[in-house]
Amino acid sequence: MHFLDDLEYRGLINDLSDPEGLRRLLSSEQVVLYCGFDPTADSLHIGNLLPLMGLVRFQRAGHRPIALAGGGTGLIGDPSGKTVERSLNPKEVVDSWLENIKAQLSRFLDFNSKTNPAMLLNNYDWISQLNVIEYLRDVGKHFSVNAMLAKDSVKARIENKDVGISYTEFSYMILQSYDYYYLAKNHNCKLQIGGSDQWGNITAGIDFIRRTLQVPAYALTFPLITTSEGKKFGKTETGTIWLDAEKTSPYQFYQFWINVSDQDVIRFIKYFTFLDRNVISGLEQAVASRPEKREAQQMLAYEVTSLVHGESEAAMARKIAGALFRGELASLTESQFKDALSGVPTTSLGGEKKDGMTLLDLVVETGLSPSRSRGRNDIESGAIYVNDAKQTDPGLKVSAVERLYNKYIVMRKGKKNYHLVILEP
Ligand code: 629
Repeated sequence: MHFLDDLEYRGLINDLSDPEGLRRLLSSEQVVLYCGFDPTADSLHIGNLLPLMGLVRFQRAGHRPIALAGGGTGLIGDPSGKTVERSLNPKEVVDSWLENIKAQLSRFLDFNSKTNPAMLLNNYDWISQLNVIEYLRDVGKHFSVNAMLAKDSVKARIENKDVGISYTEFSYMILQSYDYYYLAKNHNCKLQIGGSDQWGNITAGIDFIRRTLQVPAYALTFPLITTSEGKKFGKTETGTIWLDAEKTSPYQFYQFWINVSDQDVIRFIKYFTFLDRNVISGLEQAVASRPEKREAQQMLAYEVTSLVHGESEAAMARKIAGALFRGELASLTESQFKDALSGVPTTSLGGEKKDGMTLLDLVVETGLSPSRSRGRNDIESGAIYVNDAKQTDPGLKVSAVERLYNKYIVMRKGKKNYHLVILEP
């Protein structure tokens, strides 16, 4: 199967600049390609994962990927997909973010391959060498402002008079075009990939290369990911899903994928794993015939978590999730326990208050039950669990309940509704 057909099967192709030309190119030579990542935060997030895995897919197919860290462009700010002008970040801040991002990028690619090693480059190295006369004479002269104004990223901001766009952000596409030109000239790079928001910047580069180097160059963009509920992908109530384990723990990361809906799971498996068609169609059947087992979600979560955090972290996350699911809290270490319950609603009870409280007081206090009468009913009907054990006595004294790690009580109503109680001394 042609590599492009696999991308097509996975739904990964949003747009291609010259489908026939690129198809021929990919089957006739080892192609150098790149994707850029700007340091706009101290970590990459799952929105960067599709193009990053795109680089990996190309490398696995024998081509040579360049991960480009935008140490230069990150100082300017891409207006693509942004409705308002961004504030400029100080250079020291961008530099420190850049270091994190370079480290993250390098974990995904193989730099030691004998045949097609990856490269990691920083566009600050060449953009910072441009002087303003050169920039305007040798680069700017090839860009028509008329064409630039017609690009979506600029047009949207010009149409909205209230926000507008600075000359700085307006110039961004020239810098990205210059990168593509620089990589074409110095590394024989012929393809740039990115999210669909990057189409305007990438095609501007292709035009610039054609005018100056008189060689063809190609664009491939990935679709913008939406969820079936039309929600923004990669954001939860607790915020962005980061690739940095300090910002989003491997367990939280794993949980994000576990919670993908049945409508989305197969599409996401195609996007975010390297599993082959046979395995995927098996999972598709599993979703259709026994969705309650969530086999596809578990596979997705395990695969993506091992890709980003390694197999042992993925196995650990799976273990925590299993322990919570089967009601085996006691099998977790304290730090796993905290991680597992980090997103759960929490009530702290201090001093006087907890003395003499009953289980009925507690279910009402935590909000697990909306009233005392409902609380009594919830407890007596067996819906309330304390540290994984069913408790049916509304009068049970809280002081008599075992405290995990000396200060926690885990309350649960039904299968999933957790509440963490912290007992302060
Ligand atoms: C210099 C910088 C280049 C080529 C690209 C770039 C970065 C690009 C950009 N990309 C987004 C980012 O950095 O802003 N101008 O956060 C982001 N990208 C991944 C995907 C994206 C895109 O890293 O392309 O579409 C998200 O899916 O928004 O020479």
